[in-house]
Amino acid sequence: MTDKIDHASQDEAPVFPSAEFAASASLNAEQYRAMYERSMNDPEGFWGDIAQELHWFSPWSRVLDWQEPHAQWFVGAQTNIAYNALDRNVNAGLGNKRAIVWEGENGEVRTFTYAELLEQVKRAANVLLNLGVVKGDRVTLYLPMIPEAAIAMLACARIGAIHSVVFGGFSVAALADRIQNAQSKVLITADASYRRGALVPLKGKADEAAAHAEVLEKMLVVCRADCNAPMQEGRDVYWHDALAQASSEHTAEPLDSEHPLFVLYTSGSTGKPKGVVHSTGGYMVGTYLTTKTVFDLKENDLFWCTADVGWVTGHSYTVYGPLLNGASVLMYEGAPNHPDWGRFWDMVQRHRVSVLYTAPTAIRSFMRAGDSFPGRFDLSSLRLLGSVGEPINPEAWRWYERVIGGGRCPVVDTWWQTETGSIMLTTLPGAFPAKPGTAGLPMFGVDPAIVTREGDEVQDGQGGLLVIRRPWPSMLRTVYGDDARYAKTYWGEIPGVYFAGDGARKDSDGYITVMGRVDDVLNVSGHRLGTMEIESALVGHASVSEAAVVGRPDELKGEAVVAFVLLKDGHTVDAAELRQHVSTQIGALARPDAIYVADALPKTRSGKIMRRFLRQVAAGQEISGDTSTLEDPSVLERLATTPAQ
Ligand code: 6R9
Repeated sequence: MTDKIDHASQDEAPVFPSAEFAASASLNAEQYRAMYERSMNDPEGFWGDIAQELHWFSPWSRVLDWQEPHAQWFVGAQTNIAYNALDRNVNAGLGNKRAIVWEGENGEVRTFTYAELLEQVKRAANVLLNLGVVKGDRVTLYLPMIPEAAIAMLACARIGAIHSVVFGGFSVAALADRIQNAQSKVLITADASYRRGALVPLKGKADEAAAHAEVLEKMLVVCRADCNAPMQEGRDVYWHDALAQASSEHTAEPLDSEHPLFVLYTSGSTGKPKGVVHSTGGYMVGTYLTTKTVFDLKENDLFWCTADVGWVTGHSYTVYGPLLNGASVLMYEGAPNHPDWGRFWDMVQRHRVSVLYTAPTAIRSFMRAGDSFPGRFDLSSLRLLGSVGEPINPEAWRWYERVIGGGRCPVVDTWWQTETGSIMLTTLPGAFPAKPGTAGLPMFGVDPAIVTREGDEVQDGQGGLLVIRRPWPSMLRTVYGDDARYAKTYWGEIPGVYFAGDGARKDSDGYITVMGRVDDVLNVSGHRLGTMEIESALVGHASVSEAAVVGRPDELKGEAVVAFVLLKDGHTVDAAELRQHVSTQIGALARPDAIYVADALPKTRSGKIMRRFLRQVAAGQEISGDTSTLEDPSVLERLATTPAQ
């Protein structure tokens, strides 16, 4: 098994929720157990009952139709997730409740009630229809964290268009690839966005991408900054003009439960990023239930999930999950350290945030910046904290609990993936003690196991591969345009089960600790990157003939990107230029921290790069382990031990 599994940490002492929190929690341990058991013994009854809490235009004939690897949930039923998130809540009397409170990096604040958000979404739906978008069409979004991102997603969902959100930090090339792959005729972007006080010219990047994406016909441009971006006659339309002119009347389209809701590109161990496809009904039920139970939502909560809508966490827990629950969400545009590391805590104080959901990489940065930043603010509104995106180290967990939560707030570590759509493992707050560094117990309907490559369950306490043994409502349905890849990657690796790509172990209480990827996927600051993607970007540079990319443990980012490159004859390298090249090809998040120049890479006789050794070099360790399978063991001695400048 990989080194990640061998180095699993020891169990941490459990941390119990306060009596006060437990007393008001909506689920206790007994209730969880009863619900979980029913979700295992009578999944169709369980999920049918949960789904009834939402609105369906017509009923299902069966809750689940499972023909591995394809699941259909709520078969034949019709619904609409935007209707459930907005109209249903307005009809229930929440029209005047705050849906989105948004803060720009420059301090601007905008608030939308449920009624106001609904009106915006209806207008935006009409704008899309006027642009010729029909049910099933893909629409790409390349937007900053502004309310229009949520409005655009919900507008797509309302008419049955499939949104594909591309993170604003991705490069022109990455954006163009995703537009082409999804065959989107419409792109929604903004003139610019604020990041650390500077303007990021999104429209300029969108224009360049459009030049490489023939399929694109129209661009809707939100005015976030100065509205000064050049507009192309006949192609570009300003969002605010179009919305002002559009009708505010629109009836949500009844959609088949299995109608695709969105495509979201994510990295895998091979090939280009894959478009993970989620469906309407199952995703809706999964995000609804997990938001409600994991975050123990209360009527007056202000829920702040700090993830960008460009990632799945932003989809499920900034937009869909909380709005389906009629909650008020806070959305923030900018960097966590602008103007300084006190920004989040200032916002928690000013907006009275009660539930905060963020990533370990951010927590470690705050920890390094020092206790004095949170110390300056009143954080007493917080009652629950969450963590997602990568394993959280116990030290960061404890700091989060003590300094941010004041020792009062449970911390829920949540394991899940773009593919799973919603939270899969966590310890429900109030019901169970948490163990720092351990995601915890399965959510309802989730049937996990830790197995060997052959699919045999390992003993408690031993490392293995995390698999899920039965379908769940919010699971991905396919890989866009490549169902064979879906079948092979997720249900074909280990017979009969969903393979998550993570290494994990389970303790005798049933708590699962997820240690990290066992495939060639890196997790840099909570963001997934395929080593192969970075390698192909590097070999795309004129001076590089071969490249191998590995992760190096990093105190702040979790993992840092380290590249080993072989140069073409007669070429020298400028590490800064190679870094910039990767940044231009993929995005700044993929930029290697260190680049080593080598004259050969350690390979097996069959030509497979032995990354284990490269990881050791990257981490500054002595090379150790069995070298007998190497084609030429002397390569190891010749590997540079200091990176290129
Ligand atoms: C939601 C999200 C998924 C990968 C996943 C795993 C890692 C996420 C984690 C965690 C340990 C947690 N991961 N949450 N590892 N503990 N609580 O992050 O989706 O971007 O697709 O990443 O992130 O390795 O496989 P995504």
